[in-house]
Amino acid sequence: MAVRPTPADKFSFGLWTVGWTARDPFGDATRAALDPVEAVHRLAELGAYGITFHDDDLVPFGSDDATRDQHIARFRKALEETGLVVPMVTTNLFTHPVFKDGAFTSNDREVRRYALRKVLRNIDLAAELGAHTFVMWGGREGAEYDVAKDIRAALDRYREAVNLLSQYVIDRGYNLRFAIEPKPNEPRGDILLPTVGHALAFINTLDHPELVGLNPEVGHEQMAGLNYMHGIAQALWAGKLFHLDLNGQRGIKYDQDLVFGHGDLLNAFALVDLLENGGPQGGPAYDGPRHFDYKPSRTEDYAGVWASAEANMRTYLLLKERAKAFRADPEVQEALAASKVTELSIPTLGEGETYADLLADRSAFEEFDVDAVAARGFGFVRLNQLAVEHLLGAR
Ligand code: GLT
Ligand code: MN
Ligand code: MN
Repeated sequence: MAVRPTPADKFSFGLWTVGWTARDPFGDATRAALDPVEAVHRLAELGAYGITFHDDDLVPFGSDDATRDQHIARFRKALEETGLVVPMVTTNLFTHPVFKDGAFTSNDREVRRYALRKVLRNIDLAAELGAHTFVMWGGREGAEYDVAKDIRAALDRYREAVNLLSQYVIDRGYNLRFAIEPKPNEPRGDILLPTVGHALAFINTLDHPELVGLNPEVGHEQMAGLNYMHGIAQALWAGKLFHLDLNGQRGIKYDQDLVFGHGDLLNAFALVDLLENGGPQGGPAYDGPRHFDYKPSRTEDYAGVWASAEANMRTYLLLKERAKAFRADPEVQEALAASKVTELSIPTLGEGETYADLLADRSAFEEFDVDAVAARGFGFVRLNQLAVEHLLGAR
């Protein structure tokens, strides 16, 4: 099937994804470093529309101002040549040993102040390059030992940091919103704000909750044994899906960062169906970047890296096409109705009906035939099999 990604599909990639040299805790790099300028050109050729980065992906940590300007200028030139945009920027608050006990929540106050300065400088760069989303992944904000971190104080400091950064964005007049990326563990034994739900609860306590949303990653929710599609649905429901990290994960284990769809393919199908067809009129429920945060496996050379980048986009487009066919199938529509999936959208009480009316409705209780209703099947398995058959191209 002819599947060609185009910029209209809004696919974006982190510079740290295709640029990962494949060093892991057990082995050295298997690939040479990738020039960010080459990454821009290759991704543009493959049909991507955006590229994202950490400050240190673009400008090596510790560079002086003149060197920093040179790196940024080269990158900008590549963006202009290709038309690629920078929809999102993020800060590396995890690689340097100074962040070994976290950044915003390090027990060491000097580290916390340094971390804020590093982020403030990067926010200026994000605004300069036209990014509208600023991701905060707090991979080092956590602990290995329960007695070594005061969790309530850590959450106070996390909130203090996000409030300060929000105020900065407001005062500078930047058109930029923050997106918190949850993860349950790795590299820390336990990370703060481990899931979508924890992060949503945290956001509600901020000074400017409207400026802060989520960047949920497929593998991170699945590492916690959770259903990613459900997490995305709740983020959408809360108006907090500011960005997302697509990839693949196989079960509760280390963070695999596989190609999108190379993990739980059926959940990826439901996810794409939600994003593309779950809007009010059956259109897209999300119009932001379809951002891939994956790692080309350590076994791959650069030909394999570019093939894997393409694989993410092809899988997304194939799932989008399959989800469209699923929705258009009259038998699926009939099965959705038979399973009462559509009935769930009808409010439980009628318009203007009160609990007094419900109490007066004998058919709802006194005359309700519990046994007859309990005996009815929902037909969910048939519905799911229809999804599987569409996914397999059998329908
Ligand atoms: C790191 C992490 C990702 C985050 C990136 C943003 S950095 O690679 O594993 O999930 O999205 O900081
Ligand atoms: Mn990950
Ligand atoms: Mn991520």
